[in-house]
Amino acid sequence: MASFKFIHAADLHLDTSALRTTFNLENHRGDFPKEPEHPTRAAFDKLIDLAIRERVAFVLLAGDLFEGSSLGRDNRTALYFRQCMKRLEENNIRGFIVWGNHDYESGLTRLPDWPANVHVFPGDEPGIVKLDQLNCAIHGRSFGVRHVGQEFADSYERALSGLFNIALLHTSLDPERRGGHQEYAPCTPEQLAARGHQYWALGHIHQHQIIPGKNSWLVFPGNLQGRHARETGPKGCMLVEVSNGRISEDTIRHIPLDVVRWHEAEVNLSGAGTDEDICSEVNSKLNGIISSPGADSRVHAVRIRLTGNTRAPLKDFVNRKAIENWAVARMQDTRGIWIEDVAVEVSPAESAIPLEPDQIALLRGIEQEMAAASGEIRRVLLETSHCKDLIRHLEISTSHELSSLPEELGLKKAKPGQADSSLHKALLDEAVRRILAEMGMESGT
Ligand SMILES: [Mn+2]
Repeated sequence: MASFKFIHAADLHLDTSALRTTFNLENHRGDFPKEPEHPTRAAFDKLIDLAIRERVAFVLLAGDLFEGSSLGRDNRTALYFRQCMKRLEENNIRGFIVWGNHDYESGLTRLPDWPANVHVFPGDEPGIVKLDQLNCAIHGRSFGVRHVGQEFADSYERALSGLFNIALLHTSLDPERRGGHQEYAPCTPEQLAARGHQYWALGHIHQHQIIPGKNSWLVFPGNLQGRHARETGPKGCMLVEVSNGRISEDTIRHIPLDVVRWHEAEVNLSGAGTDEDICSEVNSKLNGIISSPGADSRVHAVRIRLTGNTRAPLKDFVNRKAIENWAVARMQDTRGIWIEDVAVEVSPAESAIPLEPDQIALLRGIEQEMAAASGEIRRVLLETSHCKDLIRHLEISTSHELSSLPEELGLKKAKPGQADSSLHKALLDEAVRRILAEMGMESGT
């Protein structure tokens, strides 16, 4: 059996604007040091550098390379990606790609042709590429449409005997790991391990994890660059060395490549007295972040969360503005630290405001109803993008604008009754995605 190295990454979401929009720039205009232009690109550039430096045989990309709708306006994201693939080609490194629920095949139009070293697995059925010199077989299947069901993972071939088998798959896996996200190609770890592939190169779940599988590595690399304050911690790719047809714990590594790293610094104020106390607590958290190993090679975006119960009177238990001012000044003085937000989640200690049991019960009830309502709003919004009446309405209301656009844009000139509804459906999907993002919810990663 041959020995070789490869890189596995997923969920690049290249050029995604979430970093820009989620970051509270509006609140801090002028406070910030310069924001990196394209954090998702900078992280991917580092991946290509790593591939060349480590002389890997190939790079596996397991879906959601593109945000999808962001490709609509111009092709710059795809052309940037093509240039990266050419850098691999110049170094005799191959690329294997499956599309995921964001960049599903039928939603990607006007893509450039890829260099010859790149293989994109089709959506209609799983494909297999054999690399004879490496004694390796690579299996994969792209999402043809945005939603694929259980049959998707079932359609993969079993491992070919005598070869090292790798399978690329974009999947939300089983319900326990989905954490409220929608189902995409659901399957179980047991089901995947039973196929006999030595390595499942998975994508979709943005948190890096290696799932125990019998004689099979089931690996989510996580995303390459955290996109917002809830995607905290190191983000990067897997660097894997296959030695005589085997992977061992020592030869599989997660390599951080993020250029902006998100952190949550929780400071518990129970017992804290003055603003100075709070600032000194926050200060030691920030020092911990910037003095950690390798910290100086990237920007750290920090959400400060002030939590706990305080016995001080409600009206002045936290002087939010004073702490924010202090935090922003601290940021201006410290290279590599951005304060994304100061979230005040402090509640008064029960002794500060004595509540009757029925008042507590009432508050709990309100809390539960609010949680249920936000789930309902999300469900209704997600349903609207399938609403025929709404699409029809959009066709009529945009027909004038669309017909006045130049032909070269390649947008169908929509006339009511004979319009191409896929464009309008995409508009609606994008609108829903933005509304959910505004509300701090996701339409499915
Ligand atoms: Mn995905």
